[in-house]
Amino acid sequence: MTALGRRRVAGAEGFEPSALGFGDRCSDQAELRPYRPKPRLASSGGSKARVRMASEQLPVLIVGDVHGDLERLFQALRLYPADEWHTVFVGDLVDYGMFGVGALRYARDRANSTVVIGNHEVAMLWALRDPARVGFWMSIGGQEHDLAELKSDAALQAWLSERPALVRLHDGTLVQHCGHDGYARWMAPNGGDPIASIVSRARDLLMHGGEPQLWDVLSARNVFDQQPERLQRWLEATNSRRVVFGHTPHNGRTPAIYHDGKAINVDGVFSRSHAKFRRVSPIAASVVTLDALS
Ligand SMILES: [Mn+2]
Repeated sequence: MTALGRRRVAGAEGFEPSALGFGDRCSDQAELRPYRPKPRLASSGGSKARVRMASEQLPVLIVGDVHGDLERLFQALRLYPADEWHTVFVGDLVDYGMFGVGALRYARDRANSTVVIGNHEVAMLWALRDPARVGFWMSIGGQEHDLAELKSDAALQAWLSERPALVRLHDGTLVQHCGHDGYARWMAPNGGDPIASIVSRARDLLMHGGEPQLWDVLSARNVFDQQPERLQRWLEATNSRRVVFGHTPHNGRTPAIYHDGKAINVDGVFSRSHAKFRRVSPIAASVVTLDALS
């Protein structure tokens, strides 16, 4: 038997790929090239002439807490091609549903996407670093097989640890996981960019064993719906015009809008595995364009 023959899959004897014109799809080829889809645009001279728009020039799509419901995420995003939208995830892609790591990988690999960190990502990373935390994490919906996936994927761990705690979009909208101002403790005391200092401090905690403090801040309950003065102070402190967050289910059919649109909750219990999921949890309660909120 030749070396080539030994590599053949059982049952494929006699199959001659080159004869069928499948040449470069065959793993017998010495050099493998990554698959690249052909550009869909017929006009403007093909892919080279096509100018890729920077994320910040694209209209924004906000996605609330996904919680492992990858199937529903695909359904929700079908109307929003990745190359036409800047997709901003408010965090909590993992737990409850079976495909938390799948949702993370999808959000990471989707073009023009931004993911902010949620308390469930923090709990998962904490469980990854400290086995004593696994029980707690599973008690809030953590899926063991997801932890095994994350454990075996160093690149995904690194990516997840670098996610920002919040982002401010081009139009002055702040996006963060929680509807409260607990992030303020990470603001540099002597001026500087408030957003940059919060992101930098939270990232530092995430990368260097600071999960207890991150958990304290990110697991606290939302307050902006009830406390307009506190909301106003937070918007001023972060030079933002409004804040979009998830974290606590709002129970409406569309995002909950408070205080003349200055605070918006997009946690519409998207995941069918969430304990609070019910028939009044349409996709539109969690997935919304920024324009629709203006
Ligand atoms: Mn959540």
